[in-house]
Amino acid sequence: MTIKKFLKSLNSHQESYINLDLPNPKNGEYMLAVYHMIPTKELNFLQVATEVAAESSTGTNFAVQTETPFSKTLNAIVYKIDLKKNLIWIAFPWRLFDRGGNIQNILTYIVGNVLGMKQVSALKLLDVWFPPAMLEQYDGPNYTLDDLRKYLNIYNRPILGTIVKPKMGLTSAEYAEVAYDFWVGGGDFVKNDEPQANQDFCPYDKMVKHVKEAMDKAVKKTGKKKIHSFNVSASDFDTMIERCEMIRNEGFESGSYAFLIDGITAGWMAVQTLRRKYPDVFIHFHRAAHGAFTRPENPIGFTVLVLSKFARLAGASGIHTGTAGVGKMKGDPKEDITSANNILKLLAKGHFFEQSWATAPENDKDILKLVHEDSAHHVILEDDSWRGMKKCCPIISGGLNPTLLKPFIDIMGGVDFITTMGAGCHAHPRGTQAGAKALIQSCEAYVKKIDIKKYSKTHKELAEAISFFKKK
Ligand code: CAP
Ligand code: MG
Ligand code: MG
Ligand code: MG
Repeated sequence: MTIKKFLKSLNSHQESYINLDLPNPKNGEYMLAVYHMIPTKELNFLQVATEVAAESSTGTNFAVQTETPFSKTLNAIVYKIDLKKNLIWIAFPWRLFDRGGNIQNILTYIVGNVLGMKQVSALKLLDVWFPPAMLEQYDGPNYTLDDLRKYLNIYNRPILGTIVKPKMGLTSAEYAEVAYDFWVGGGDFVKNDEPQANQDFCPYDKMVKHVKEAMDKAVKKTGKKKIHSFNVSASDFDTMIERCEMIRNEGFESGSYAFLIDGITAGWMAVQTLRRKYPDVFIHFHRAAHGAFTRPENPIGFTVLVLSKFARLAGASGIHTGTAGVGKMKGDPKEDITSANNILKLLAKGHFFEQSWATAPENDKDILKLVHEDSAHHVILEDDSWRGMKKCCPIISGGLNPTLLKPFIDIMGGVDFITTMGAGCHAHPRGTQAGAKALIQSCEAYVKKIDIKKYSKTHKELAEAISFFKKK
């Protein structure tokens, strides 16, 4: 069927959600989105594309008598299609969205009801593009990887972290001892695992107290700053804030703690509440359950890239972006790296859009030229917040171990990330401290450009890690 025939098949309702000659989708009025869409048999491709635009903006499955000329100006518009690849481009007048920079509201539109429509057998949001004027309305990150680097005084390598394992079941004291072992083994950053909360065998307040003691001891022993990322996800906002305040009242100095939030299961309101209430804290977005939407083989949902871009817009300081196939989690290498670059850089190519996160006025060519040149040469200006929405840090985790650090850095093409290795550290034959040492040694080898096998000849913990993990 040709496009002409498709267009003729549309009813007047559907016609009000399409304009394949939209003059300038990037005029600043629209947030743009690209979906992969396969219609079920009842309707044709274009009919379903417009039905998706209707349901994800102002409409429903029939034209209603209550529409007004103004309400129609808020209709999302299908402005481009690719019949061969089953792609639809939709422009959303971002005036539709809740004022005050609300992320959950946008997602309720663009990956809300539409994912449940009978008329689609596949609908996956692949990429989004925000106009500069829209970026101005959203928080974006405040406390970033740059602040974390300054606090730790670490610049030319990834931030080396762990997740305490077993995932659950240690008492507060045992938990803190594992953290201590990792820190004195040389690690920088310890995180709670994603289900850590206030379990009876590891009461939250006791866990916080023991971690503080362990951190003080480790800082004293090593002379190095350390960080702990506390999971503050909870049943309700009051409890979440209570946990945040418990941590702050325990005497952790600013920079030594981060707030971890299970952003998918706890929700975007929790992410944004933390960002707004605690702008001086690293907000660590754990994405447990994202697989339901993002797995490459899932026909219905959204991509890691979309999730990561919204995490930056919401103001997460860092989000897990996957190990590009190097670790244990299913993920498309290209997707993971594209996501990491899109949240780190000020200008980055997505699957369909090049996103500039600069909020400099479009017409200020000088600033934009400087921004583009700077991004091109990766000259990280001291404080780049003036340039636009600050960076969000990729957090690289699932299934990594010291032998996989360099392979990941090579794929990533840089060291601007936090890595958190759980089993990769605590499965080491000689325990956590040795595991941490092996991780540090593998990073030293990378920085010194020495092959880890060679480096392991004079570093036994690394040698033990290589023989253990390679066997696996
Ligand atoms: C990793 C982890 C992380 C996952 C999250 C886990 O443990 O703590 O939650 O990596 O995946 O519970 O599996 P290991 P992602 O280091 O022992 O694998 O980073 O892809 O969101
Ligand atoms: Mg409804
Ligand atoms: Mg011990
Ligand atoms: Mg985990």
